[in-house]
Amino acid sequence: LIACTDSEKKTVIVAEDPSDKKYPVVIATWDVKESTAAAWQSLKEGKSALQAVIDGCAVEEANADGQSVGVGGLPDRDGRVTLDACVMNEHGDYGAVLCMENIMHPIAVAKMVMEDTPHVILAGVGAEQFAVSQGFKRENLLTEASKSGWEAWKKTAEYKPIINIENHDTIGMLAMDKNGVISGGCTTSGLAFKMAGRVGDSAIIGAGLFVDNEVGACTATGLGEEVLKTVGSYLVVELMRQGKSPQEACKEAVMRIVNKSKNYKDFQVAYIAMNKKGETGAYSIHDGFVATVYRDGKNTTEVPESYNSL
Ligand code: SD4
Repeated sequence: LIACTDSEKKTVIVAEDPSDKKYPVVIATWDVKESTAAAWQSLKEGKSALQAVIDGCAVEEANADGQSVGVGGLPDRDGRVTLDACVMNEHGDYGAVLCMENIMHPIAVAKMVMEDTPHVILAGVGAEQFAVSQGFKRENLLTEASKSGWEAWKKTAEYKPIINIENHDTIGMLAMDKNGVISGGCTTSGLAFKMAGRVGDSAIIGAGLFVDNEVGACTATGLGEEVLKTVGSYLVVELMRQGKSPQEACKEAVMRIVNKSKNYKDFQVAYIAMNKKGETGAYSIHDGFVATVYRDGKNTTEVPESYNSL
């Protein structure tokens, strides 16, 4: 905003300073340049911020090499790939699927839950049935690589609710179009070898994702249980509402977890956020987290500050 003086020499805010605008912009968790490029392309074609997020996330969902999202996701301890995903648009509308099997693009299903049902969350078999009724194909999401990972894990079957801090690509994405409209989404196969039925933060409003078009948006990655307990993404947006920058807000939300969890050394949590100007920020507990930002036609990997250098 620009401050000017009116005829009575009182300072008034008259207009947005165009040089303040840092959008359109797309930011996503981890090194996912193809996804941010797809989202950017959609924005360029004039699609909505929501559609850009869905198009961007779909790239990772379809990538069989990524072992924490969509096809190729590591299964639960019973060998089932179960997916969580959600979206939020600029009106604060929300849709999610939890623990859904056999459908490659849960984020697109989440959008349909938001737009075409009277509900906001569908889980398990109901989510899958709804997806099929909307024309999605049932397919096997367990790749040979993920199956052998699971078989190797079964030899010890040690349940470690610990996220390997270097090896995750749950994709959380926030996009702001050229008019400053924000939407977001998050999609994951969740914690590898989790208990059957386990749901993480990624698809839960306020935890893995929160969008308030008046203020900004945030999404999370890492150990979902910790993000859920601190309602992390909602917290980040509320901190930005109080005047913190995206980076400061992400840092404070991470510090809430660090200060509460004695074993923070054993898991990773990272937040990425954007505010209404399109400024972005990120912060993680440990080194090893990166964010991908597409702005001004440039697709870059950013290494945010973290609390603990390994
Ligand atoms: C979960 N937050 O299900 C997800 C996992 C994740 O990078 O982000 N992995 O807890």
